[in-house]
Amino acid sequence: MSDMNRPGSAVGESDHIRTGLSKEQLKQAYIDNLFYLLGRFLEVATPHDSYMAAAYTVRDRMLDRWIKTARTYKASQARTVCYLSAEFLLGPHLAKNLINLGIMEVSREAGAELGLDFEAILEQEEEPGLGNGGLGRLAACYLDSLATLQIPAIGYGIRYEFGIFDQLIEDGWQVEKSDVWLRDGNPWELPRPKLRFPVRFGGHTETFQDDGRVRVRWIPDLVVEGRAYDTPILGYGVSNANLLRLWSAHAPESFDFQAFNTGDYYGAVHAKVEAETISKVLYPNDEPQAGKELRLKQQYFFASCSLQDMIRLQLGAAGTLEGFHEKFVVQLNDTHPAIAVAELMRLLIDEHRMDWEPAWEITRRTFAFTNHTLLPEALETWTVALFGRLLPRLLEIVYEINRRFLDKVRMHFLGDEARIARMSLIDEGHGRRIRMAHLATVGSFAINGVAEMHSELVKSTILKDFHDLWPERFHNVTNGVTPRRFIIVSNPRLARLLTECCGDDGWVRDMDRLRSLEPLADDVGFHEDWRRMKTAAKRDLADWLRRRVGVNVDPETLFDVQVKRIHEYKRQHLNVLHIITLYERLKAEPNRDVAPRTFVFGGKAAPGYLMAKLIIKLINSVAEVINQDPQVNDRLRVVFMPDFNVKNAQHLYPAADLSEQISMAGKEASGTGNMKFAMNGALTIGTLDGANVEIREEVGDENFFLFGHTAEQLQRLQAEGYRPWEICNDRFELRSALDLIASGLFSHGDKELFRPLVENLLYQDPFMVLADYELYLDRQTEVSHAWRDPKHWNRMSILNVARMGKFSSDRSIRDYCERIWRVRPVPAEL
Ligand code: 475
Repeated sequence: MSDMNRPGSAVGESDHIRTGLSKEQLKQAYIDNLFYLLGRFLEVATPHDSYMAAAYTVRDRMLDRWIKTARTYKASQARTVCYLSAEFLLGPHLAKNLINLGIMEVSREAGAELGLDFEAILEQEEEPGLGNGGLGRLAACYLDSLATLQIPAIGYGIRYEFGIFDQLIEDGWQVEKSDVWLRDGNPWELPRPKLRFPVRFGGHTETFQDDGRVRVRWIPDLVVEGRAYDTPILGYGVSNANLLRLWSAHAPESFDFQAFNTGDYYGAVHAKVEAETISKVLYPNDEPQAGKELRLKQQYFFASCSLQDMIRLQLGAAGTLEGFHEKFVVQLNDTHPAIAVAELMRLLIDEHRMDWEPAWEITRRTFAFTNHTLLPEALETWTVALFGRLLPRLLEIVYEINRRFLDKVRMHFLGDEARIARMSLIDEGHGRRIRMAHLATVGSFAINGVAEMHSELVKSTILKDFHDLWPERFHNVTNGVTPRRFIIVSNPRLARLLTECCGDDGWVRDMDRLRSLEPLADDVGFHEDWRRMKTAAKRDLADWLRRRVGVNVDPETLFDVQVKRIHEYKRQHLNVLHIITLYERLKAEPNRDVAPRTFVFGGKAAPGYLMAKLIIKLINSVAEVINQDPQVNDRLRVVFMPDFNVKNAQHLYPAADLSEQISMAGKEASGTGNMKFAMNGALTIGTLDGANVEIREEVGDENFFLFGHTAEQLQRLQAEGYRPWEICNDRFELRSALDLIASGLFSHGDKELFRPLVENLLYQDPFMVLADYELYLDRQTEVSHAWRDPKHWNRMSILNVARMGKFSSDRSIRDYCERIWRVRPVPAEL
């Protein structure tokens, strides 16, 4: 890709040492930063010094764009999207920023001339793991697209000192190690020590008279200060750089000298520790919520800081809060920031002395809410007792929102008391709990799911009563992923090939242009290019796995990959049952002709989720037996890649042949890994679930391996009384695979180890693994047949890439902009 013909490239640009983009300027700037910021020189610089100097060199070039963008936005008074998310799983910055600045190649050359190992420098970066999985990574893709589409936007979240844990595998088990990502400094962020806001906790409220009105004062027993840390987010091929503002919790500077003076030194220090604990660590549970007090503190902390910041901006620009909802639209990334609905009311009423009605008018026109999961255990609720103790004023406001809301419901559905109880913000049935999804829904002008199927299920299940009341507020916005990270950074060979075929790199901003590849799906010469690209990527992955995991895999085999959080509903164990069945078939019939496969797994289990941890142990145990069995290990290999994260994942997408998307139908809201693999040319074996449905629609049924019962069929099965053990009696191979696990073959004779897993499948099987087993195996047999015909396989692979345009996060963000946010691009000029 030529860096020279792009906007924001070196042509005609500044020749300043901190902004210039020529090779000579980059070299000079790098040496300068090494010297002046790190106090080092070329000959003694460690790889980490080199990384830091490179990062500062790139950051300088972003700051220029960032400041100009801020000026442009300010002057235009443009409507701004505020994306509130408890997680942003950004991945390493350096490579992404080099790509978006259009200086990857020239930087590589500059590095070579300075005698630097460019790849080693990129490898130095510790990724900011400020998220668990899909939801956090989606937020990062959306920031990239917002900047690329030149939409004024701010991402607001928490600057966790410890992100998602690092996963080690010891004796086949997951071991968690804390993630000290800030240990060596973070060159991408700018601390804003003067940008700080107080956040209150605990205490009590009092009423008082003010100008003839009754107002409320909240006397807290703890005040925490949120300090801003800003990270610039640069768009691709444009000069716009948006802002990611993360809050860090501190004790206010004057932290309790009173306690200190009265001799309570311990108490004074304790208050400081308590404050700083709030942004200490990311909760590592992806779906189920734990109901922990600290988690609610985190949510309120960042929601409050973010809203206070918006109010500051609004008052600075307009001097009044009246048009707040016209200046800002606030997207709630799931219910984690939903407390913002009540907090905005508090700020408007208590701090800015507004009356309830105008304040509510502003509030309900400000927020929009995205739901990401239907799993009942993931729906957030807080006990009234905890909520009231921690946030007494917010509880009063939630009650008042609820009272007024239920009055409306009563008028709309006269006498339907059951419905009123179902819709209430307070669940009276389970020890009085606040339902955060209801608070988010009542406080939002738009509510959306993340794939068509999921959005339909939101309307017909968890929010059905709300859909009956306000059908016009419900939308679907199908998720997408950024091709900058997931094609250009991850798979540069594919990116080059696509640019060659399209004639230029316009596909990067308009992925629908990849449709022009379709005619090449039958071109013999192009097939050769495709095969070469794939083989090279598979060799790279094999090398990487040898070095990092210590396993040998054969790049000629079919690479069959399942990477995502470990969860029963995602059914990694269904994949394992397929592997065991193949193993048994080969053992029974050693000369059987099977397509050789390498199975790759990766993913973290929530530390307290025992069944998920046992699934990891099972994968590693099966791997140990199979990989050491000379009768089969030329045709079957199993690898568990430790510490799956954005950085490690980048090695997988280009090399995968088959992408496993095998969740129980109706459970995966969307999935985004499915998109990352398909746009890199892997074929999908998948259920009718989440975005799989739409991916199959786009790429064509003939280029997708569909299997499994539909959500409705599974529901019916369950309603009729699902008896998994009976399925087992009829399916010899299934029974045999489960027996083999139970026999201790994979656990050095220990028959107890996997018993909980086997018995769970036999007697409960809540995610209906056994019901789909046979359909899955049949489809896998077809996969193996298809693999035997490389021409046909490549054709399908090419057509997958050509038809994935819909799943660029640029399309998702355009949908949000047009249908929900009503915001327009504001191009920044250098
Ligand atoms: C869905 N995370 C995917 C993805 O829309 C979907 C929940 C509670 C606390 C912390 N993290 C979570 C999620 O709920 C989550 O990641 N959901 C996922 O969101 C993006 O593609 O299907 O499971």
